[in-house]
Amino acid sequence: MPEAQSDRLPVAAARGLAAPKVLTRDQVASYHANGYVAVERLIKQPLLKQLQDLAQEFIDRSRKVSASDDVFDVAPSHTAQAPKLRRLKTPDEQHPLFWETATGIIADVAADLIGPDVTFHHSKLNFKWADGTDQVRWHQDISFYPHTNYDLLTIGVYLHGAAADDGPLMVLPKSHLGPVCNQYDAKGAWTGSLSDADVAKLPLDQAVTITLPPGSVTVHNAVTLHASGNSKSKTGRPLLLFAYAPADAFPYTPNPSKSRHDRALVRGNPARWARMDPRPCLVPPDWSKGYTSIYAAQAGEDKSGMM
Ligand SMILES: O=C(O)CCC(=O)C(=O)O
Repeated sequence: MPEAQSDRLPVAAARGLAAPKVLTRDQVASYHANGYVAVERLIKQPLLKQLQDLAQEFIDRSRKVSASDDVFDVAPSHTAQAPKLRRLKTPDEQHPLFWETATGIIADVAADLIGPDVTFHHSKLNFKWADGTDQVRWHQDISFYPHTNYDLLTIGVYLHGAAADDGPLMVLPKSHLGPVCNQYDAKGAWTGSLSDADVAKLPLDQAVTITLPPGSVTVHNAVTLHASGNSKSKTGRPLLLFAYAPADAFPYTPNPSKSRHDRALVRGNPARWARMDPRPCLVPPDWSKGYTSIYAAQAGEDKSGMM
């Protein structure tokens, strides 16, 4: 008799049976209830120092570019003397240590939350330079890369921590249980964020600002509404982000941050069945010919985001 989807243990039940490897059961439960979780000082020495040094090395390498390219997303004010690297793209393929981290302890975090079968989606290393262009507006990640279900998550490592002045991540708890929102403007141009009118309707008095010490980790679901303010400090606030999908979430649009590790299986087994989320999903513009970054999209620099 052919295998049927109903013969398989439902994913949520399977998750509950496995003992988490690096998180506590309370952290796992809190993530599923609230759509995010913060874990203090998860990344320890010597790995933390190695990642901090590597981030600095890429800032120094960005001095050689005068405009954004396939590796570096730089702010309009970037110069060799005063580098303003906003994002190192696809760090997982820029240095083996980033990929080892993505497939090591960070993949364990992902498996604790959406395992046992987990695929890699993308990575990026974001900075903020207190130059007024580093705000990230309220948005949901799922519409940047729609999948058949929305259990994807992003795990961020604060390499030097984030205080209130560093433009830390803000999340709206439980928003992962709600609808997928519009991220186009009234003229039909992709903005990668909610409109001011839609943001005004959010219960932002319930938003949580995630300030954390160095080596701490934040995790948010792909439907969780999140943002981050302008930085007022000169530290750069490197935030190393890794995104994963459960193996049974299949993409139906191009990955805007595609690396050679796109859909690499990092834990468990491949899926034979696609699991579906019943909620409609907003789809992005056609980025099959390229995508710059959320900063460029939200600042209106990314004309490929126009419909
Ligand atoms: O760097 C940040 O503060 C947040 C970035 C973010 O939300 C994203 O890249 O989707």
